[in-house]
Amino acid sequence: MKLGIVGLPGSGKTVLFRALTGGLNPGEQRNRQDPGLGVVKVSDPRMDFLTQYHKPKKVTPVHVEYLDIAGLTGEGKQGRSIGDKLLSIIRPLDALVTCVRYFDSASSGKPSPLSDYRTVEEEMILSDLSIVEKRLERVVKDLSRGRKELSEEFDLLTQARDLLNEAKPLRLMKEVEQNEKLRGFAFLSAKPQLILLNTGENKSPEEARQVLSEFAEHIKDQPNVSIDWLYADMEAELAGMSEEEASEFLVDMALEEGAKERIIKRSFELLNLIVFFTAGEPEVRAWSLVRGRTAVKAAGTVHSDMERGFIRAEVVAFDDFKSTGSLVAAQKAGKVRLEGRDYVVKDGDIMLFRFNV
Ligand SMILES: Nc1nc2c(ncn2[C@@H]2O[C@H](COP(=O)(O)OP(=O)(O)O)[C@@H](O)[C@H]2O)c(=O)[nH]1
Ligand SMILES: [Mg+2]
Repeated sequence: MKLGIVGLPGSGKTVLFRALTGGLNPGEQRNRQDPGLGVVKVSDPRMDFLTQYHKPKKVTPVHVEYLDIAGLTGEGKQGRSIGDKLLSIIRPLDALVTCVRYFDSASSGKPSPLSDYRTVEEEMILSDLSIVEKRLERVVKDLSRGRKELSEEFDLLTQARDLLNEAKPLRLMKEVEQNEKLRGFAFLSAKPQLILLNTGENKSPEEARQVLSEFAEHIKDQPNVSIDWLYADMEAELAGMSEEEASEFLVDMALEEGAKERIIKRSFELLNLIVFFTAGEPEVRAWSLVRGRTAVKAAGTVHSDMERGFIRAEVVAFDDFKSTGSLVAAQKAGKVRLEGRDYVVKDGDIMLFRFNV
């Protein structure tokens, strides 16, 4: 899962990035223009249990990659669209984390979160609009030369353009996700998005929640958007501590857990992802999969050969495995099932794929 942190300059993206990842990966060369990359292992108590049980040579949790992406200017209003370089970085991402300032800043003064968010949104809308218009021009030309097969795309693009011209994001148009002809554009205003309110230490949780309710009103009709808040500065400090220091710090601050785990969880929900496991003595590994996908697709995430030569999957739910205490006991209790290619994988399934290539 690849998430890009975007937002206005000075909104606290880099601080948020440190809060979520602990900072850049060691040894990474960094060109000022390039986004910082941080990889986070998703902790999961179920993995701990499986590791205890199998004592594997290797343990591989699900990874989340965060990119710290500078480059949005907030100058969408002046008609400036997002540059090609930035677009090429943002396009392939699974989702965006939009960082919004809710702390007083020396350079920008008092925060105005919703209006800042709208500025970012506007810049994305403009960027999509310029892509739609360019493509429309081409399509109109080709239509006039008799390429009738383009008429559906023409209708869709026209609809998209009208929506964008009303300053509305493309995630409001369901065809963008559903129709082959539009999906390929990877429009920014259609990307799943987690809005994070970066809250100053002198603001109370109630104040943060009040602002979030204004956001909730603004995004209420939009699918694939969720909102949350955190004290990014404090969380960044937390991320730099040893485990011991961190737990003391949490107690001092009367917090239960860092925001990192919560934000990962939210991202999973936003992207509609579940986790399944493959487990044995060589490796215990967690995999993410879009909810609703079948066993044969799960096999494909592990290895393309497994998808191609799929025969069946042996499946046991993690909870059944844990409560029976061993694979043999689970088998005896009839909890290990043989499933075919169309079986819909559930969160927590432990899977063994039989395949033949
Ligand atoms: N008080 C406070 N200051 C913050 C917070 N997050 C960022 N800042 C400050 O805001 C400035 C810009 O932060 P930075 O992460 O570099 O912003 P970026 O341009 O979006 O990457 C820095 O001086 C930070 O120390 C926060 O949560 N609370
Ligand atoms: Mg920065």
